[in-house]
Amino acid sequence: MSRSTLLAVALLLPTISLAAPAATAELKDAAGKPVGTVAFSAAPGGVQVKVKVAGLKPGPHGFHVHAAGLCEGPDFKTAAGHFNPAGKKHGLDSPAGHHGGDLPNLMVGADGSGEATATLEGVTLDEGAASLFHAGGTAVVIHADADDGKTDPAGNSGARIACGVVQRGT
Ligand SMILES: [Cu+2]
Repeated sequence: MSRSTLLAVALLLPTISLAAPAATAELKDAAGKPVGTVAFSAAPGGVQVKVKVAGLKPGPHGFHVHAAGLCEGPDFKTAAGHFNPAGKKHGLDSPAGHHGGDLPNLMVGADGSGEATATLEGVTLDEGAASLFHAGGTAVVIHADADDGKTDPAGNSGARIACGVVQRGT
């Protein structure tokens, strides 16, 4: 690596690591109790998602961005189906997939907490139909069970146990 490349990297790194998330979601369970947060930031080809939860049932949970920014408990049906701007089938493992809102399962440990970083591919925080801020907004939903990664429309991931509206800023 040349000296000028090193300098460019050195100048760039703090900018990236200190960049504030462009959007956040506060996750609440069916009883309205806060169970975690999600931070969103722009990433190449999509949006990076950082999630942190506590107080959930241990094990894998389906975790998706849904198409409406409305979280009314206890069933959170108001968040609508998965955010799917490209009109594809559900599942990161589906040959006809996947939804823009599909994410890997969220793993929750024995103590009820979990943390993960993943990328939403083909969606944006900017304008347009693929934006998390499209008309009506979007919401993040955690499901009771694991997402099988292929069964349309939601991977057999069961009831919606937590929800958070995606909001601009920190
Ligand atoms: Cu879902």
